[in-house]
Amino acid sequence: MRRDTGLILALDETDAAKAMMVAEAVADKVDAVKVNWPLILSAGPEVITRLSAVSDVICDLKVADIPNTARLIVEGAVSRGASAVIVHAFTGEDSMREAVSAAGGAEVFAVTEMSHPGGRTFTAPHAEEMAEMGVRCGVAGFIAPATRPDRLRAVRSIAGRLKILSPGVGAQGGGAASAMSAGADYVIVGRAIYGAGDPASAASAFADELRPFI
Ligand code: NUP
Repeated sequence: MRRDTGLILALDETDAAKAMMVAEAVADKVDAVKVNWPLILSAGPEVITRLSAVSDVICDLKVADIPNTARLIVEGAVSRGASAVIVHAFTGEDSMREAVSAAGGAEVFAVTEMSHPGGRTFTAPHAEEMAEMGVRCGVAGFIAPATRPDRLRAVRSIAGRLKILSPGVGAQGGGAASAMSAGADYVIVGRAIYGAGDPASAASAFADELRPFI
């Protein structure tokens, strides 16, 4: 995945035609487009392939299953054109190793602590352990919260040179610059871009904010 702007679009727009328009409008301002269940369920999994012609695609399927099922899901996403897949870490080392193996040349990112308030309850107390396990399993990097830069910093201290992608910027209250200062390599921004009146200008503004960190 390139790192020209440090910005990843979270494309949770459920109108498939509008989603493609937004992706095309911001393609030169983002390093990747992240797709999640809302768009996949409304547009069908072929949207992954369509988007992959415009940008690198990260499939945020938050895979949380036994190793065999994790393998099947990761293989399905990669075969449709995903460059990366996001998996949950809490499923344990066997599932995570299987996801990494199934991804082949694609990247696997593991969720550590989730960015929403509920993420404090179960994910925060185990975030460091999950990051240590991810390092052992050969993941490409981690998802860590822009909403809590101190916790992002804790994940960075374990991640070493692995990548950190940080959601929670904008609509969830986190800041792009503060996440990068705490150790993120990329910020993930959804509603603050695709929900803006002019998504291309909104993406440009985030790219400007991130430029000193690239
Ligand atoms: O901890 C996480 N927080 C989070 O928001 C892990 C995620 N993968 N996400 C995703 O990032 C979330 O599902 C959504 O697709 C995106 C953030 O979108 P927004 O809050 O910027 O609209």
